[in-house]
This record gives sequence, structure tokens and C-alpha cells, in this order.
Amino acid sequence: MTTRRGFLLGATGALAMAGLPGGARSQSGGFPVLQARQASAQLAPSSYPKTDIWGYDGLIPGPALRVRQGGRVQRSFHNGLQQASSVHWHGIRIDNAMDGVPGLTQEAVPPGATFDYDFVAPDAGTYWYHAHNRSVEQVARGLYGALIVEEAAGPDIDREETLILDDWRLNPETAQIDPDFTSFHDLSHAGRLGNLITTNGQHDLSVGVRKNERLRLRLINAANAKIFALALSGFEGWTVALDGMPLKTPEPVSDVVLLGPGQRADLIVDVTAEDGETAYLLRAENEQVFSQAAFPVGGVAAAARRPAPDALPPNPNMQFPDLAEAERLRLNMEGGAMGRLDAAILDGNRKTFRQLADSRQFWAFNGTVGMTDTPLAEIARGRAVRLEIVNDTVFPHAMHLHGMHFREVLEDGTFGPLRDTLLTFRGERREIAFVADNPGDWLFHCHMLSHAASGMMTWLRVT
Ligand SMILES: [Cu+2]
Repeated sequence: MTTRRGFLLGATGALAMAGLPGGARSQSGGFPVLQARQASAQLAPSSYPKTDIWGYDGLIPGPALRVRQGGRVQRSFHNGLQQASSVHWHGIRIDNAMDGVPGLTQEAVPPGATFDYDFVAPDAGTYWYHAHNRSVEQVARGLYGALIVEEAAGPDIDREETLILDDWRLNPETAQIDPDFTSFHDLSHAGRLGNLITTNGQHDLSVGVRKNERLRLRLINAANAKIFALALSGFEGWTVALDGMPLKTPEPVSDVVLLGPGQRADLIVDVTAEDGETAYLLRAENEQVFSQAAFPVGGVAAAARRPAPDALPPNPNMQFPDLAEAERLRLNMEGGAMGRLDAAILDGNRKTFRQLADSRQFWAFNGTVGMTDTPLAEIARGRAVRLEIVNDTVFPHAMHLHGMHFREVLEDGTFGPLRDTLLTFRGERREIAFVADNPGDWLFHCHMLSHAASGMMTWLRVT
């Protein structure tokens, strides 16, 4: 049995396990195989060599998995890597045993072994799957893909495009992935940021469209740490879902759409650019704008535009938490460079910040670094929870709760939209609330993967 902290350490233990029987469930249910393996991809412009990547089925992104709402996702995960791995199905209100967190919900799958994932997808929407062992390395090397759960009756659109956004840190000479995944600077500052930005593994993705065509864009931020600030040009758009969950009312995209690591947004967009022009998904960065993806307009889909879109149908069992009855919890996020963390508990021992740094651990929740044997809280099933989150650091953090969606409790006491990942900025005090209706042990961590690898990880138990 790996310890709760064991999965942060990863590879050495995993290699030692290779070849031993019984490390993962060996009998296969005859499901389609999803294999993690090495491959290469032309990420950088064609004047550069191909980049060695790790991909599901050798692809960047991995194959898009599609299932009807309420259907089962069944995949036999085969680990073709030299390092233990697992698959997490981000945002799915999943059976805990299928959540893919080594040391918490399963053992990491050793090289050469398989693990059968088999679960119901109760909610329609845009989800994704990614490696959850040594994520700071495995996701950065390319182990991610889209998981699309289709509505029984989808919206009135002409077609849809899934756009997975990522940034890669490549050697500018060789175009190979920088293998220093745990540099002190990345761990203690904003995380591992890249120097090549891609959409669906392409630096210059171009998707042909027609004037007045209506598309659904499923946006997924698969980056380790990058926050994307997105805008539209040549489209009129509405946000219809966040983190998979439909908004009650579509919201016109008038300004930027912010996507933290792990977050998703579904947009319905109408092509308003003229035939022969190009519409864009734009990325704002350092007061400049760049093309994230180009949509050259060729032809006319319809003489006139449709009326504004309707809301997507709501997902089931999403009652509002009763705040008056809720159990109150608090999460103080501390540490990092230029922070105020003098000391914290690591593996049961009090350590100074300098000692923590020697262990490559820079962040703490409520004075404790990383995973512990006991959960942040044990909550009776069905109980409402309100959780205050204080970002007492100088960096943004994207806090992801596994297994359940939450709503932000806004200043005026009303609820924000359902989400599974909350983007917080320096000094902010935020509050989320949810009904703890999914039994099991659920990870709660920063999705800036360098931060998760250096202390920003805890868990909740729903009994
Ligand atoms: Cu963080």
C-alpha cells in the first residue's frame, strides 16, 4: 500500500513494481484499450523537429471519448510508459473507486499493467481526462484528452469543435520537452509555464467556417499552470456552460473568458465575419492579443442569423446547499515565493520554510504541507458544506474538488454557477458551498500542477 504521500514521489517506487503481478487489476473486462505511450508530434512550426511526447494512444490530444448522458465510460487503461500512471476523469461526479488518484482511490498502474475504468457519466457536458500520477510531468508531456458527455437532446447548432488549450516548455533548439519538471522556481512561483502555445496540439490551428454558421466551442484548459484569457473576433458568442455544467441563462461573451488550469467553458458562437474574412478565438496576454485559433470563413451557411441560443438542459440532482445548516470549513492557502509562510507541518514534523524548500515543498493548507493520513474533514453524506478559501499567497491558484461540483457563495449571499475548479487570485477570500452527496475520498488540490506537487493537496472524506 502506498502511503498518502507516496504518489507524490512516484517513479522510483513504480519502476520497482514493474513486473510484479497484482499491482493493478489484471483481468480485463474486454473494454476498448486506452494506452499511454511515447510518440512524437509536430508541435512547433515545421522548421523544427517533431517533439517526443507521451500521449493516450500516442496522440496529442488523446482520443476524444464520447458517451451519451447516463451511459457508461469503459476503457481498459494500459500503461505503455516506463513510469506508473493512472487516469483521472476530471469533473465527472464519479464512483470514487474510478477517480484515478493513486494512494487515495487506487494504486498507481505500473509500467506494462492495465486497469479497467468503468463508470457512469451522470452529467452532460465538457469534461476531460488526464494522468494523475506525477501529473506535473505526465500532463506536461501530453497525457490528456477530452471526455464529452452528450445531452439527450443537444442544442440547435450546425456543428461543434472541441478545443484543448495547452502550453509546452520546449527547448528552443531541439523542440524537445524541458525535462526539469520540478525546478525550484516553477514549484515556488506561478508554476511551469510554456513557451509554445497550442490548440489540439497545433500551434496554428485553423478551422474553416461559413458565415452565419452556429458552432458550439468546447474549450478545455489542459495547461499545467497557464491561465488563458480568451476573447472572440468575427463571432458573436454566449457562454452556455462552465466546467461542464449548463448556466441557467446563456451569458453574452462581451469581454474575456478566463480559463484557469482544469477549467472548461462551452460557448455557442455565430460566425459574423464575412465570407473571405477570418474569425478568431483570441488570447490576451501582456496587453497584446494573439490568435489562439483561426476560423477562415468560406461560404455562407444561412442568409440570416438565428435568435439567441436557449440554455442547455440542466443536469440532475443539483439542489442548492442549505447554507444555514451547512458545516463550515476553512482552507488557508499559504506559502510560495514572497509569501508569509515561516514554517509548516510536513510528514508530521514542523519544518521551517527553508527546510521545506530543501524538500521541494513550498505550499501549505492550514499550516500543513501536502497529503495527510487524515482528511481535511470527514462529512456525513448528504450534508451541506460551506468552505471558506483564503488565498494568502501572491500567486493565483485553481482549486479543484474531485467528485462533486460546488457553487461559489457570492458577497451578496447568492450562488454563482456550478464549477469543479475555482480560480483564486492573490489575497482573495472566497467561499464555496456544495452538498456532499458523493461518498468516498475526494482529492482537493491546486490544479497548478507544480503547486500540487509541492504541497497544495488535501482531501475530504464523505461517509
Ligand atoms: Cu496553486
